[in-house]
Amino acid sequence: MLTWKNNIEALRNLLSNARQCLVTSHVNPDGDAVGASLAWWSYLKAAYPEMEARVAFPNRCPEFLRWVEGADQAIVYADGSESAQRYIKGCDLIFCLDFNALNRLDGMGEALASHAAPRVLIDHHRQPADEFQLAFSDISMSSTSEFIYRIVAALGGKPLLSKGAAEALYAGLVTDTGSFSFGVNTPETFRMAADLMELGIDKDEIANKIYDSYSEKRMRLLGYCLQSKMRVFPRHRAAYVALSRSELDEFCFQPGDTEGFVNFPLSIKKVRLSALFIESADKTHIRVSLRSKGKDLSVSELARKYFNGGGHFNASGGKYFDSLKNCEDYFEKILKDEF
Ligand SMILES: [Mn+2]
Repeated sequence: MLTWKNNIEALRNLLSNARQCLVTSHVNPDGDAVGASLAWWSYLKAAYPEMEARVAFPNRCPEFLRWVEGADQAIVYADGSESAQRYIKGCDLIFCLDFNALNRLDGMGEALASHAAPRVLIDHHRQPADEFQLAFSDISMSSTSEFIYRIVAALGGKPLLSKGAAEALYAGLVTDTGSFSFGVNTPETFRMAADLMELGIDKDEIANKIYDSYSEKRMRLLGYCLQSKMRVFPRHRAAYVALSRSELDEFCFQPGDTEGFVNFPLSIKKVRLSALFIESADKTHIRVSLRSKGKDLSVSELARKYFNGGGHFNASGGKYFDSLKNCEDYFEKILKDEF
């Protein structure tokens, strides 16, 4: 049977020949992107002390994830530092975590697309692009963090996982599964969580750092979204929130502030589809997040068909290239046509 496990020896070969490697993840890195990248980095440093390893994110990771061990040492590509550029140029192995196509890296994607070093994909999104020399791609994984954990185990590296790496992996696991409420497809995910607890993580403290770290403005923005902005369509069992730049400015918006907001409307009993539309900072497009509950409605397909995007069955995203108002009309038309 052809599974990712067949790639383990090829991975081991690449690793034993590499001198300088890079671990990257997608733009606006979320808990899974940050957790998987930093855990993999931590493992690589422990397993291959002769090899240099660094993490690079296209832009800064949000405040609520900066406690993860190693986050302060990651390259932020958007900062444009020359030493970072030099490091990336000198790499002979590149790991691409938690995304399926280089265009998810913005400007950094172009730099990596023309790079001579082999690219290794480790990801759990559907339909990976044909841009990777070695691909670990499996949609049954709850998170890329789980995938990293299983790859480390297959490499025989479990004893090398530090408490810091375990915390990073747990952060990825809880954020990508809504604290184990979706995306958990096998009992293995819970076994992994149990293993991480044995490595000494404090799961309550991690949940606290991730979920109970709102600024007052962020909490009021959430209140405003639910009270004044949420539109509910009972006939279509859907809801959406659309936020303009000026509204975000009013609440001193920081990147990551709307993380998770799209999930709230799904707590309404009859709502099974939720969308969040956010006007981009340069007002050139609308950032679209889609969520569904249940096993009948694939927002991954919806994102692909209507919003130049993709993702998972119950969680996806994309872009819409027009005004916010037109985006709302467009979505309401989709609701009438499809649901
Ligand atoms: Mn993920």
